[in-house]
Amino acid sequence: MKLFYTPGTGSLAPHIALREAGLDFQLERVSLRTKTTESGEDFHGINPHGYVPVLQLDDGGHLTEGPAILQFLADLAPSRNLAPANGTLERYRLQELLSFIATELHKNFAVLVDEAYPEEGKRMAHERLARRLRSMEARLASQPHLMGTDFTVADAYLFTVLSWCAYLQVDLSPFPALRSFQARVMERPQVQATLKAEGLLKS
Ligand SMILES: N[C@@H](CCC(=O)N[C@@H](CS)C(=O)NCC(=O)O)C(=O)O
Repeated sequence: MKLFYTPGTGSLAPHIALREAGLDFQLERVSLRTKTTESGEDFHGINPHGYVPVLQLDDGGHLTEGPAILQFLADLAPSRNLAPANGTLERYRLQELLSFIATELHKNFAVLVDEAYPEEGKRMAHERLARRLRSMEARLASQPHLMGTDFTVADAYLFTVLSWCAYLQVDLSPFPALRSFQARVMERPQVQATLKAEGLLKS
């Protein structure tokens, strides 16, 4: 398997999942500016949408969309408990969380980095994020991870989008549980390894 990634972006979540799952994988960096991979391939040939993450499978096929990739990886290593078993209500709870993070959090952060958006649109995205983060805060005030005791791929994804707050002036001071969640996840050895591999943390 190979993960096409760009440091610090949404591909951080599947990169964490690959390491937490203990899977063998390769990495190939993508320039989102030039839409080329580090081996010189046209990234549009790999994902016509031009965005990361993309997981190249062992048969050469490509899987796109973060929530699908995260669940695929979790299911390859069931003993790591990165996702509840398929077909259970708990699995749908996980999907509920992944959809929420993708559409209600990730896509509002995307507005903040998009230079084409007018200031008013960015102000509204800030407000929406502050409202949406409240439900994550409430959940994490009473349990260490989004699904309860186990660290799952939803935590990898939430950790990833929260890491953008510092750069995008999203104020986490009203959210103490989110800040301790960030610190807790940051301490995980596989998260440290991921951040180092992406050059986001000094060795
Ligand atoms: N729907 C996609 C969105 C992925 C996404 O927004 N990726 C961003 C990085 S966080 C990207 O590559 N943006 C570059 C672009 O859209 O040109 C998913 O859930 O995986």
